Amino acid sequence: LVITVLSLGLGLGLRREKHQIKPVFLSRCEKFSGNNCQKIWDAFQQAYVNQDPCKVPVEAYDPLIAAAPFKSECNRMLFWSKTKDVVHDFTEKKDCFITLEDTLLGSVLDGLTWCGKEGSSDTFTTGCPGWTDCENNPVRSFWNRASAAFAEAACGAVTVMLNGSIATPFHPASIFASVEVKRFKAPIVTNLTVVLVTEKHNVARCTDPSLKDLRKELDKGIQYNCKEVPRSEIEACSSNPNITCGTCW
Ligand code: AVW
Repeated sequence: LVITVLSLGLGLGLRREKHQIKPVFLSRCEKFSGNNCQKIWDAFQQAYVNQDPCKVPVEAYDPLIAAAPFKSECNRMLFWSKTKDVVHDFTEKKDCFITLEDTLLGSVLDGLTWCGKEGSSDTFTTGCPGWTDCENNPVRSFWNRASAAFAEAACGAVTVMLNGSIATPFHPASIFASVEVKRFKAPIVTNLTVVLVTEKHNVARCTDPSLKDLRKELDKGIQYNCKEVPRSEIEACSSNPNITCGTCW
C-alpha cells in the first residue's frame, strides 16, 4: 500500500510538473478577453516542441506573433533595460504606459521557463538551457522575437527607462539596444525620451557616452531627449493618485 501510494503521488507529481506551464499559460491568457487561447497555445508550442532546445531560432515564434499580434499604442509604449522592477512597479500602479509585459504574450510568458526535447511532444519546465547556455534557446528566442514585434509596433512618442546606476545604461548587448532601438522608424516614431533612473550613488547621467551611441543609432527624424529622474520620485509619482499621466517627469 505504501509503495502504491508513494508511486501514485510521485506519478501525479511528475505529471503535474510536465504540464505545469499550460494551465498557467491558459489562465493568464484568459484574462485578456477576445482571444482564442487554445489556438495561441498551439502556435506557442509548435515553436519548440520536438526540437533540440539549443536550436530554436527567433523565427520559430513568427506564427505565435501572428496569432497574437501587438497593437500600436501611440505615445504609450514604454521600453526598459536593467530597470524591470521600477518599471513594472510603475505600470502596475498607473495606467499610463504599456510595456511588453503588459501585453498578452508578454504577460503570459513573463517569468516562465520552457523547452522541448527531440522525440517528444511535451513541454518541459526543468532541465531547460539557461539564457546564456546557448543562444538559440526557446526562452531567449521568444523574448527576442516578441521584443522585435513590440518595437515594430512603436508609434508617436516612445519612452525608455534606463538604469543610471550602472556603468553602461545603454548596453549594446541588451535587447533594448540590439533588437528594439533599430526598429523605431521615423516618422511613425516621432520622439524618444530616455528616463534615466538615478539612485543616490548614480554613476551615469544624461551625458553618459553610451547615450551618445543611442542618439547616433536613432533613425534620423526621431527627436531625442533625456531626463534624470530619481527612483524615489518615480515611486512617489506612481503612488500619488492626484498625478495624471505625463506629469511624472
Ligand atoms: P535587461 P534588455 N540571463 O534588463 O534591454 C537571464 O538586460 O535586455 O534588459 N535572463 C536574462 C539575461 C541573462 N543573461 N539577460 C536578459 N535576460 C532576461 C523587452 C531577463 O528576464 C522589453 F521590451 C531580464 O529580466 C524591454 O524594453 C530581461 O531579459 C527590453 O526587452 C531583460 O534584460 C528589456 O531587455
